[in-house]
Amino acid sequence: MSKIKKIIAYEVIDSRSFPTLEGRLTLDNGIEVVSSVPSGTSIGKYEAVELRDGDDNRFSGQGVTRAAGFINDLIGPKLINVSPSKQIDIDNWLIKADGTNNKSRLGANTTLLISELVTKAAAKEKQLPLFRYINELYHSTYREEITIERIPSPLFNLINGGKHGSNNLDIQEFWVILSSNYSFGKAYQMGVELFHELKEILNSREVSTTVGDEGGFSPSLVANIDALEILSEAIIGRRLKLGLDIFLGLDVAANYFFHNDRYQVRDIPHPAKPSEFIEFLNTLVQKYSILVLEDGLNEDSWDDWVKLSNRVSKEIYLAGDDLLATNKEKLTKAIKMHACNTIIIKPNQIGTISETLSVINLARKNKFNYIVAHRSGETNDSFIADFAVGVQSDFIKFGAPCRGERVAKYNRLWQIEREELKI
Ligand code: 2PG
Ligand code: MG
Repeated sequence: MSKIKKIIAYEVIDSRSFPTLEGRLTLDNGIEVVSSVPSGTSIGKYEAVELRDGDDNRFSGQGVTRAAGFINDLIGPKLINVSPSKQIDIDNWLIKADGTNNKSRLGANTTLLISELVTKAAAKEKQLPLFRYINELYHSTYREEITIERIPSPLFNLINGGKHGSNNLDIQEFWVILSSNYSFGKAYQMGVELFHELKEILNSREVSTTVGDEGGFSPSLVANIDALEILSEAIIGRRLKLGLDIFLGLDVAANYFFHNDRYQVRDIPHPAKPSEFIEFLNTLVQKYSILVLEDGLNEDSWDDWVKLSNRVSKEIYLAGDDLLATNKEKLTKAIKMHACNTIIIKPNQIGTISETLSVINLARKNKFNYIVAHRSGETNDSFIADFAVGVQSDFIKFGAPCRGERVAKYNRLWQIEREELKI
């Protein structure tokens, strides 16, 4: 196995026009890999933290030169002559070097960049497609085989609200979810056709068709429910049957309209008590064939999550994102309390690939569903697409089939299906 010869890191600009970290790792046999890390906008308070410069004279404090400096001056030189096949050892060393429980010393952006570069370099050295190497890494670490048989079903985020749109919708993401009976290629085609159908409907209503951070439209509407109505109309327009061929889903991102123990949304004329908001969510689930419901409630309201979980159908995927923060302790609590049945997996919420795989292992052991997700701030890096295939997540969430940084992931999935899985 070749050894690491050099690692360098530098700033690039992400899809939201903020700096993020990119790096290049070179092996002594000449193999080179490049990776960059994503960044969130609606960030849960239990996520591992990103290291930003805080220097107001550059990029309004958002620069990442300190993080790059850690890699160029401290971490990179220490990894020279180490084999990239030592993923777990390298990640453990990073965790120890950071020494905090939320990566606040080195930054989760710093540690994840190294971790991803190491994964990519080992895959390339072994001449394996990245998703196969990740699959093998999981197998060799946990002695459990995950059979690669499909591309995970996409959650296409066709309408962006909350922190991701400059519109008036409280709910952050409105998804269409094609039945898993469709191949990825077919679902992708249908998702794109729905995107254009929706654009025509919005045009005919003379509302904005500009897109938000994740590539979905971000119109201002009377209420959140109107977004679900318009999506239903687009579905009828494409002659699809809601609840049969296609389902809807939401990332409510409820933290952002939760104040003083009340939920404030346009659909309810007063700040709603948790019990009332749970009823509202349950009505949406039933009326609009919601299959996946993410962050329906605040990230600290565990008892209300249990109530929501008891209220909605057991068939739906009740997903914790800000609630669980790709964190083993949080997931253990959710399993014990039956607070939800699905975890959103984002490597940068925890900071290394090994820790992300160990959260997935805990989920699998407990028959807990998992959804691999991007962040609202992305580059054209498609690491996360290979990662999702390698661990065979239940769904993937990479935004709308629009904007370069989103379609980079979807196009990679399409390529894997066509060339590797030959579906
Ligand atoms: C979310 C994510 C990704 P952000 O809330 O699930 O869609 O948003 O990356 O802004 O946290
Ligand atoms: Mg979320």
